[in-house]
Amino acid sequence: MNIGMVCFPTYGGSGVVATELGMALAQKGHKVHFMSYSQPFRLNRLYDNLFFHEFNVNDYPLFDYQPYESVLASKIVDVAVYEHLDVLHVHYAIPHASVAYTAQQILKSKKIKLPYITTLHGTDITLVGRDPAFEPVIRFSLNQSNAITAVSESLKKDTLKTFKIDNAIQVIPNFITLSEFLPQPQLNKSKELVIAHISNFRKVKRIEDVIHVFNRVKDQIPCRLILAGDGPEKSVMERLVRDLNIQSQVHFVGMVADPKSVLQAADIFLLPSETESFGLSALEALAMGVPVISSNSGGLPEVNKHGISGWLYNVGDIEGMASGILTLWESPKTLTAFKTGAKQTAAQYDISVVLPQYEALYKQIISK
Ligand code: GMT
Repeated sequence: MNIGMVCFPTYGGSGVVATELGMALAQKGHKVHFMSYSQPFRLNRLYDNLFFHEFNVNDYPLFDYQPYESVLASKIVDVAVYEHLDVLHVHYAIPHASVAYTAQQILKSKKIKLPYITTLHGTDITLVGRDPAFEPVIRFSLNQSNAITAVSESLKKDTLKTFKIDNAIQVIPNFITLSEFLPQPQLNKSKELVIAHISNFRKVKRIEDVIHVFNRVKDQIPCRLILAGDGPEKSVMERLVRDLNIQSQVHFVGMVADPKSVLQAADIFLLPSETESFGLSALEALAMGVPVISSNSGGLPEVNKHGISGWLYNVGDIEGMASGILTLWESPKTLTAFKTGAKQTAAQYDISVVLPQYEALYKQIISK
């Protein structure tokens, strides 16, 4: 198949999923055409049949806001015509679903058929999408999508609750390539507990909870905290760490394109998010055999299996999460069981399980 792939290139789960999916499809022999305004940060493998079509959204004094949508729609039309795309897969509903619809209509006027799939990732529905200003456009462009997928049952439910969608929504979960996650236990020889958190440092991640949980744990046992990622909350969190005087035990390691090195050093992964449609970073931790202490919001209970791969707590339950970490660290038997449980849970989300679901969906909408 000849597949067009649209995503945000920035640091975030939807871009990771689109990029890993595109690379896996290319490895399987499909032609994949990425379209974005800069190279997606995870696009780190080259294949003869993988292409990146960059476009520029030029500044013009008249515009307060750059016309990203128009430029992207034009790029999709151009790539579809000259590369003979069979299908377009857009990640993140805003604004990609309506852009895909615009491109589809332009192509229709040229007698070219281009079905599109919209994959919902989370904040496009649960945060940004809640803004009523977007409602008519999101609803319309989702209803016009030839297929819609959501990354978890929870997100599907949220979407149906928020928008009047007549189209079916198929759940295709996020995935990892399990064979690439190789633990290196010798990295943490000191026997000090290492807690890790990886995110794009948005408010929704509740990084202050990560720091307050760590602050309680470090009063009881020797430990360190690795905070990987970057985003709007980073400087606020750096200040909090200084105010608590724990800067010698907290490492801000910045944006990591590949989380594996951080996860190899970690004993426990902490994700206390306000809401999380899936929690790809939690899945990546599980794939490395790292138990997850998380909130129980959104799709997290689908990924982090309570009592098997980790423990889940109500949003904001800092005491609970801290005591969970201490209990786990002080019970080597449970920790070992959770490490095994983590790997087994992650295996259910291996690329070998998920990729065929996308391929089947592409075939189905192309043949319609
Ligand atoms: O987490 C973010 O803020 C980034 C966002 C994105 O779209 O890049 O992540 C969302 O999509 C990921 C991939 O499907 C999911 O694993 C994340 O749970 C989801 N984030 C939220 O729902 C907050």
